[in-house]
Amino acid sequence: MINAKKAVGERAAAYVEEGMTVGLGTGSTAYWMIEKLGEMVQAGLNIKGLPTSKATEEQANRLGIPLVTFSDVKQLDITIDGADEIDPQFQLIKGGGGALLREKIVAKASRRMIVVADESKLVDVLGTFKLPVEVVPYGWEKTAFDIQLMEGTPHLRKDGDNTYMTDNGNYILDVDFYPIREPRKLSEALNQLPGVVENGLFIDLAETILVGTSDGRVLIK
Ligand code: ABF
Repeated sequence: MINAKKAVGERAAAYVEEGMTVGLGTGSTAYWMIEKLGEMVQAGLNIKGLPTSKATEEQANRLGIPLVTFSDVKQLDITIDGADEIDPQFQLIKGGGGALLREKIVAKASRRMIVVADESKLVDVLGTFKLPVEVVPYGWEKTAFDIQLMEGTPHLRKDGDNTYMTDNGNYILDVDFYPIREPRKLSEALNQLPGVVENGLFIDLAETILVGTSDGRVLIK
């Protein structure tokens, strides 16, 4: 059985060069890129990683990838990360893994962003995947109400019987906005709401998309 996520994640690691500072993405595809980077570091590659989640930090530490924080660097050479949906203009929905805030901070701090995905993530119009919106716990019900007034249908993300909590101590509303025909406009409108910390629309951030196909190929877009 072809593991498209593994093939595309490993292919993306080839974009990482000696001396780079690399944003390390989150999710089941980025996982394979990080595993490959770990092998390359063990073989002598000199890089520094900046993780986008506690889960990725743990994986990088296990692999012996040297890590930095934003107290050490203010710009990265490259970020490699997954996505939940990718439209023809390379606009993304991210955040299914709950890491969208740190992922967007890291992506915006990077000279280039490479997205790794299997072909199921390619869509014509964003929004079939509910848009993750990170909100502060205080007044989240009012924030959800404001999102309803924007024609969204918000669902508070759960973690079993508990409310899901991000690495930053916030909640996530997964919002049905389908079809998202103007993602930039929606992203800007959402971030105007006081209780919204960040949303999962990644606008004009993805420079290159690597797509893993079910027959084992990696398409570069
Ligand atoms: C992460 O990767 C998240 O933003 C996104 O939800 C997740 C999905 O990708 P995968 O299918 O690779 O787990 O960046």
